[in-house]
Amino acid sequence: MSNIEQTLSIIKPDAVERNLDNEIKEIFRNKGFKIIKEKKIQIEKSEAEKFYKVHETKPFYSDLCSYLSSGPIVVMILEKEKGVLANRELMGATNPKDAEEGTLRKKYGISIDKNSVHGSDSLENAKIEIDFFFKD
Ligand code: IDP
Ligand code: MG
Repeated sequence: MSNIEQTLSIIKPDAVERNLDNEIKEIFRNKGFKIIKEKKIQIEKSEAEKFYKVHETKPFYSDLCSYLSSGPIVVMILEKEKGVLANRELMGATNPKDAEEGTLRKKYGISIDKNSVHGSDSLENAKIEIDFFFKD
């Protein structure tokens, strides 16, 4: 049985602003991810609030949503064997200070809020997040 999974990845404003999107996409491809769909967009704060609704009670929620809507982002559907976990592993820990060598957040992350990439944390959320950005 195949374990090919799709997951949602976002290259966040801090990375797009530094023109790192092509470099990060190349890393995904080199690690065996297929980029099934991608688009560069800027979202409204109200859309970021919907996307990050699970965090609405957190003290950083408003800043997080302002940040995600502060500039262009690249949203992608990635596909790979056990893709959800594989992407989380490649991303590294939420706080770049805690991220392991070789991870995207270690390499590119600036701080816990400007941590360069988002990735779905479960197969269930991957489906919801893919629909959020790519349901026509
Ligand atoms: P994740 O992106 O690794 O899944 P989450 O806990 O889902 O981490 O948090 C979503 C995003 O919220 C993080 O990527 C980060 O940008 C931001 N964030 C998480 N915790 C904090 C915090 O303590 N202070 C500020 N921003 C945070
Ligand atoms: Mg998360």
